[in-house]
Amino acid sequence: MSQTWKVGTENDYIVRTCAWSAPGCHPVGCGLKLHVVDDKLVEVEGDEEHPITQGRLCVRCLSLPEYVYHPDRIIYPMKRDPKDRGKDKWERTTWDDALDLIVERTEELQEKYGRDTVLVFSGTGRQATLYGPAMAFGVFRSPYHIFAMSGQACYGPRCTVANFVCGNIGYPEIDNAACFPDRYDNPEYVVPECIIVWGKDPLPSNPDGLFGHSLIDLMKLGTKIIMIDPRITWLGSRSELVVQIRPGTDAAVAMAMLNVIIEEELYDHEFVEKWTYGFDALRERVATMPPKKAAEICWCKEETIYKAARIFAKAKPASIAWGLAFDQQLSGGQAGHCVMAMVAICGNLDVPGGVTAGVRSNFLGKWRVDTQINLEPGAFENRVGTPEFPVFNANNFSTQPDIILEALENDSPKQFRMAVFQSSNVLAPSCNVQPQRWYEAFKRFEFVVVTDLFMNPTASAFGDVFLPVSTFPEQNSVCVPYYGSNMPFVGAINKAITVGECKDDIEINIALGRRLNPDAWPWETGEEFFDDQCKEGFGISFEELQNQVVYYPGYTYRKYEKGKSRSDGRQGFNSPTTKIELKSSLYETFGEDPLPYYKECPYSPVPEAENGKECMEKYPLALTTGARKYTSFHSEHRMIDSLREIDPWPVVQIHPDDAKTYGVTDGCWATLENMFGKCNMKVEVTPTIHRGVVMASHGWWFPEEDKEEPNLFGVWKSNVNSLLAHKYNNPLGYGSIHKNMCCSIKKAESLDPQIGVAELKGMAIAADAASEDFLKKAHGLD
Ligand SMILES: Nc1nc2c(c(=O)[nH]1)N[C@H]1C(S)=C(S)[C@@H](COP(=O)(O)OP(=O)(O)OC[C@H]3O[C@@H](n4cnc5c(=O)[nH]c(N)nc54)[C@H](O)[C@@H]3O)O[C@H]1N2
Ligand SMILES: Nc1nc2c(c(=O)[nH]1)N[C@H]1C(S)=C(S)[C@@H](COP(=O)(O)OP(=O)(O)OC[C@H]3O[C@@H](n4cnc5c(=O)[nH]c(N)nc54)[C@H](O)[C@@H]3O)O[C@H]1N2
Ligand SMILES: [Mo]
Repeated sequence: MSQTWKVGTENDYIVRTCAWSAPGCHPVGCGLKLHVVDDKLVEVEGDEEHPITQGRLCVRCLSLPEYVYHPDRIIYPMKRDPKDRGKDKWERTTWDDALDLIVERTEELQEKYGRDTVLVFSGTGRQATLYGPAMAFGVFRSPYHIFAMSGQACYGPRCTVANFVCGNIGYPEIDNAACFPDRYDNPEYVVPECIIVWGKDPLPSNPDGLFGHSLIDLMKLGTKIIMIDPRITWLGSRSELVVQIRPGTDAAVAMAMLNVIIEEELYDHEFVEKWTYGFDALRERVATMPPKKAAEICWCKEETIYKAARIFAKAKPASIAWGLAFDQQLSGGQAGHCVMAMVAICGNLDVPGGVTAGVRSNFLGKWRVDTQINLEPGAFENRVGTPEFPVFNANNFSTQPDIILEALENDSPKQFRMAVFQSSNVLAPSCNVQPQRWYEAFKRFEFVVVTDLFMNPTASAFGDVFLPVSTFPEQNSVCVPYYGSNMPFVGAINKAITVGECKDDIEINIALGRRLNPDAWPWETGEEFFDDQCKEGFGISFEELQNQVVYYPGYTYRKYEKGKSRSDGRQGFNSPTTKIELKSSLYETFGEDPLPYYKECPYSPVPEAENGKECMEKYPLALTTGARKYTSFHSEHRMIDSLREIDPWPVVQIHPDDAKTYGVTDGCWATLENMFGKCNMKVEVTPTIHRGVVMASHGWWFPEEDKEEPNLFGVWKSNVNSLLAHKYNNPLGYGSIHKNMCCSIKKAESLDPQIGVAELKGMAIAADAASEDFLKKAHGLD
């Protein structure tokens, strides 16, 4: 087969490829043309032939050469004597030596403590999201893969809600015609009249597989946007309507919107009759949340709720893009339940221009499950956290992280002695909350492997071996939107260059797997692995995928009418009742209310909250965190000068009226504080944020600062996750309060909040006691 993705001469060519990681991004598969001269990436352009992105790219891809060739990038394996942890005493080594060392130490520790001495930590969305569990199960034969974010509060909670309410349908997303090569021109496609963009800002975030700019395409074709957000973003300022709410109150606004839609008979009666279960119970429940009550809770106008509900329900088709805010607030699961109900009862599920429901295939899926064969019988089922959160552990490759943290802290069980960080900079204010607790807990590890691209706070504090990871221009690989749970298309990642001795995640898995557990790793190269997977998943070779650059598995609308939603081939949905479960027939079994409700977070600065009095007196601002910026992916890109020039510092956004009240001005330093911690950021005064609310950046550390202990690149200075708390999970084990907290703000002199890890740890212990109490009360756990 001739190669069509690479054109030019031997020393000067252009490679057509799709983006993924590294550097970090979600699997959106943006199309790129990489111009290479003498094996050097000289220019990155958008690929105008790519059907989804059509030549458009964000700044992170445009600045790739700066990232790829950054002088601080680590491009050879490194090792350090464990006694020198926290010091800059790394020495370069060879792959053979590094792998031998890992094998030797693994065998020694597993001999002493058992196979499950090894914990593999992965972060979000990068290729390691797919290969991390296989690293744990298939390479080290340990059942412990961890995504160290409280309540796995990203994507997983939304998938779980969708699975319970709609019956295992994969990740529901707006239909932006991504499944058709001719996109919006396809005769089957209908442009949505309205899209609610809810707790999501897809232009900067492009989350999970959604090319956010397709909202602009749709707006040009006539789609009206409604945003539900505490801030008026760029997209919000161009929307039909913004429902500006207090963070964490989405379930109240969602129940009230359902109330309007049902009371005013704006729903699709035929769909409700034929395909839903529990409609009357839902009607009764949402009647308890009239728009007037919701408006008081949410700090918005009653009329705005009516207006949003009516525009959405009358539009045909209409869609909802639900975002991270649903995963990171106390009643987020309930808000999500309402969203699925709104989509369904208005007849917008799995219809053209509505909300798509999963296209899946055997690509990677079967193999990922099969890697569990390498575990001892019962090891997976008996993981730490299963008694507390059986639903979570049964439904995830990863183990419930809040319970893992406690196991590490309490030294119970005792065996966890080795860690592998494969795409997770846990100490930076990314993956976890209360990073100082994780920091203390990680001291127990006798051996730590890091696979990453730059030295970061986590690696500097704990790494013993550092394996250098390649960027996607250095790889032959595959990009799967939504990690395979809703694949409108699949993208080829085609190799353009080689840098140092870097390997991608699957190559590292193979290299280690072939030494530690060869039976599970018959492939010698990534290409061989992907060839098998492409054949199994799509019936084409990897080479064919590479040539096509973008491959379409095909999409069928209204699968529930055609017997294509259920595994048994019957009509309906994959739920116990075969219907959309507006009242969940399973939730009650797991200690969850079968119907949506709104519960106030104990740390809201409102009188109804459990600690409302203290919050209103001392920490009167509602705190949300982490709204995405174009210039970084979580803790990444802080060392990229051209990006840092655009966003040089962590910022806290505040309304001008509040700025005046609390004596802060635009551009000054300020300290954010609450009962759990404090941090410093620069103030951005903006009328686009709701009064009484502040939004603080996440993921900040300072590559320009001293990397050694105790400074660790200044990781404790601007760490907003110190102000958040663990264990605000729902009874299923999901969810957190990253976007549902309180704080105070006061002017500061500099970036440095004059706080050390010991003081932060003290505050975190107080937070732990409080959340322990919450968990017991909320779920009857003891
Ligand atoms: N306060 C607050 N905190 C948040 C959030 C928030 O909204 N507010 N958002 C949360 C969310 S949704 C998430 S998902 C987490 C994310 O948290 P993480 O995914 O843990 O993100 P990072 O801390 O950036 O760590 C990722 C590391 O992986 C490396 N890396 C990048 N690409 C690759 C790759 O392809 N392979 C390997 N092996 N390594 C790679 C990077 O260099 C980086 O050091 O953060 C959470 N933290
Ligand atoms: N550039 C860039 N892109 C990214 C990432 C990144 O770090 N950088 N991270 C990736 C990851 S892991 C994820 S999970 C996605 C997340 O991407 P999104 O789902 O878009 O989430 P966010 O950017 O956290 O927040 C989106 C919006 O929610 C609003 N918001 C905050 N609190 C609330 C609330 O309580 N209710 C409502 N309704 N809205 C609220 C914020 O103001 C913001 O405008 O982005 C991914 N894409
Ligand atoms: Mo995420």
